Amino acid sequence: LITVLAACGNGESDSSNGDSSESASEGSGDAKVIKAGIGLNDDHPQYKGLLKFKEIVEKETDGAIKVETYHSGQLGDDRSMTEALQLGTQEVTIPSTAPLANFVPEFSVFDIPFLFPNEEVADKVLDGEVGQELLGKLEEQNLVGLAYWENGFRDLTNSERAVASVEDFEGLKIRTMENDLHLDAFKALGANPTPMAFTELFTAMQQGTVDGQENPYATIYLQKFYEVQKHVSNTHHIYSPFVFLMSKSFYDGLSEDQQKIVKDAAVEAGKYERKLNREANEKYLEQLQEEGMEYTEITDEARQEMKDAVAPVIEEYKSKIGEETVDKVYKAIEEAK
Ligand code: TF8
Repeated sequence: LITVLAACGNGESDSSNGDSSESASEGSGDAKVIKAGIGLNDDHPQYKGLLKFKEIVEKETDGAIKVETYHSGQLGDDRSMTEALQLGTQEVTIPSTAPLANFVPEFSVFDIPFLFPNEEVADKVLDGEVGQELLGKLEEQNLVGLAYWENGFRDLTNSERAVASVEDFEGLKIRTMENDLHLDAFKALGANPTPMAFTELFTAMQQGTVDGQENPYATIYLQKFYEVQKHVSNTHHIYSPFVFLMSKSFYDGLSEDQQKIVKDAAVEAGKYERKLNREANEKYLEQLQEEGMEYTEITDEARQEMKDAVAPVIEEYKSKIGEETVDKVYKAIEEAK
């Protein structure tokens, strides 16, 4: 009966992964099973990157490690899935650094508005010394950071009005990630921000609980936010990295060879995900307008106004994040330009 029930599947794991009963039964043998959950849906480059990770790991370990992939928050939101890794009840998740800052505060350095000038500099800094040092800080939280992937430059959408400059933010109820720097930055812009898990966001916009949100075009399009949002502006106010996280208790139980395989697979799949994410970004903006969204260009002058408005928040957070970390990142950015 259990086999029949399992074969019916609970709609949880992705069909491309075979039904969960097959993976589960194999998991009952000596194969190790990685339950990997993300918040975005299976159209997003992040999920295609996760399938690439699965392909590499299952091939390189000859099936000794199986990867079960779950998308669309089926296993929870960024924070709850990260907690599940700490508890050892889930093995992989790939949150943005913003919610991760609730576990390791130094990750908020990447929430500094207008920090990275472009993706190339972001890659060099994240994959370089200071980015890798930050990943090392995750171990004390029973987490292993294997690689940085790309969420991307964040842009503002809302259902109320065109946003062309700082005064247009006045009073807008904007959902932010659960991160104090994001909250304070949007308050400094004059908005009325609300922290909220991504899994609750679409409903909140649909019901008018919030007026708007901010995410890269890929997320805005692939999660169909255009169905509940009217306006989009290229604020490009923050570059969000993803961190490919593994439960430390699981990682420590792997052989040295297997640890190298999962690490190399996370890095290789991350490069693939970054490429997919970038290739499509401008196309998504066109498609958002085809779906009826009204696009407003943020001029250089207007963006400078935004930078001036959030400057005091950046100063305040330098000590909260850690002066040494902030200085190292700014130095690495200068060297990477
Ligand atoms: C957000 C983030 C999310 C990602 C994803 C759910 O707005 O940009 O898209 O963290 O893991 O919450």
